[in-house]
Amino acid sequence: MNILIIDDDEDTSLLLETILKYEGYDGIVTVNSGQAALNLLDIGGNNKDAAEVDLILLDVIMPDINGIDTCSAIKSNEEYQDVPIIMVTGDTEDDTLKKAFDAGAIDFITKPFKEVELLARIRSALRLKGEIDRRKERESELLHVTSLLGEAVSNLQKISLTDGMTGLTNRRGFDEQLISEFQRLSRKNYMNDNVEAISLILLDVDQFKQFNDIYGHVEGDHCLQQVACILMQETKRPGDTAARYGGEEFVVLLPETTGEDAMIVAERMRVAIEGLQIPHSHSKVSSFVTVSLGVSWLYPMEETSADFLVTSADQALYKAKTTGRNRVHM
Ligand code: GH3
Ligand code: MG
Ligand code: MG
Ligand code: MG
Repeated sequence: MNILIIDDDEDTSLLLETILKYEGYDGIVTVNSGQAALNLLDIGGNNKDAAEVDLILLDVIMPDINGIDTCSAIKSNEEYQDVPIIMVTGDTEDDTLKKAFDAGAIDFITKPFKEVELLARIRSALRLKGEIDRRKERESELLHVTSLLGEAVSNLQKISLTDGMTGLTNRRGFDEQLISEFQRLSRKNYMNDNVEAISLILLDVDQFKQFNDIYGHVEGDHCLQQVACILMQETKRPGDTAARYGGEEFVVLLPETTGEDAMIVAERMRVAIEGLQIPHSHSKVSSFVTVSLGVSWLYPMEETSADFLVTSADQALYKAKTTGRNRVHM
C-alpha cells in the first residue's frame, strides 16, 4: 500500500507515519506542502511520472496551497480520480468540512484524533479503493475479451465466405457479393442517366476428369490452386470478385464493366491459364490444361435479375464447351 502524507507540521507527519508503520503499512511517503505533493504526483505535468498511490492523508491549513485546493487539484487529475483522500486537520469549522467534501475528499478527521478511529477510517478508504481497482480490472478484462470475441467472429465470418483450398471467395460469398453489387448498381442506374453494366465470367477447366484420372487428385487440387491464382491476379480492380463456384468451376464478377470489356478480361484469363503450361497428356484440346469461359452481362435494373446473369453465363460456357473448349463465348 502506498500512502502519501501531506502536512506542513512535522510532529503530525511523524505521528501519522509512526502509527501507520506500527500498523504494518509500508510505502509511506511524506511531503510538507501542497506544492511538493503536486510536484511528486506530477500534476500539471504530462502524467508520465505519475506516482502509484493508494491513499492520501491531507492537512488543510498549509502555507502555500491549502489542503482544499490541493485536494481539488489532485482529484481533477484523471490519474488520481479514484485515490481516496482523507483530510486530517485541526480546522474544525463546518465550512471547512463542507469544502473538503466538495473538493472530493472521502473523509474528514479532526486533530487530535483517536488512533483507533484514524486506522478504521484508513482501512475503510483502502477497502473502497481496492473494490474500485478490482472493478476497473474486471471491466478492462471484459473489454479485452469482447474485442477478442469480435475479432474471432470477424475471422469466422471471413472463413465462412472463403474457399479453403484456393483462398478465393466461396460460393456463398459470391452469391452475397452478386446480390449486393446487383442491388447497388440497380439503385445507381435508377438515379442516373448513364447506366452501368455488370458482367459475369463463368470458367470451367477442360477435361478435368481425365486430368484427375491420370495425375491424381492431389495434382488436380494443385492445378485448381494455380488457376485460382491467375484469377486473383486478373481481378485487381476494387469491386471485382473471383470465386470458386464449385468443383473445377470458377466465377468472376465484374461490376461497372460492359460485356465487351469482360470478353477482354476473360480472354486474358484463358491465355494466362494456358500459359501456365500445366501438362495434360489426355486432353483432346491441348497438351496443357485449358479452360472454357462463358461471359454474360446486363444493365442491372428493377426488371433484370442476377439469376439471369448466371444462367446466361452458364449457357455461354456451354457454347464454349460444345464449340471446341479452350475459348471464350458470350
Ligand atoms: P469438360 O471439359 O466438359 O469440363 O470435362 P470435365 O472432365 O472437366 O468435366 P466433368 O464435369 O465431367 O469433370 C469435372 C471433374 O472435376 C470431376 C471431378 O472429379 C473434378 N473435380 C471437381 N472438384 C475437384 C477438386 O476439388 N479437386 C480435384 N482434384 N478434382 C475436382
Ligand atoms: Mg497545517
Ligand atoms: Mg464442370
Ligand atoms: Mg470441366
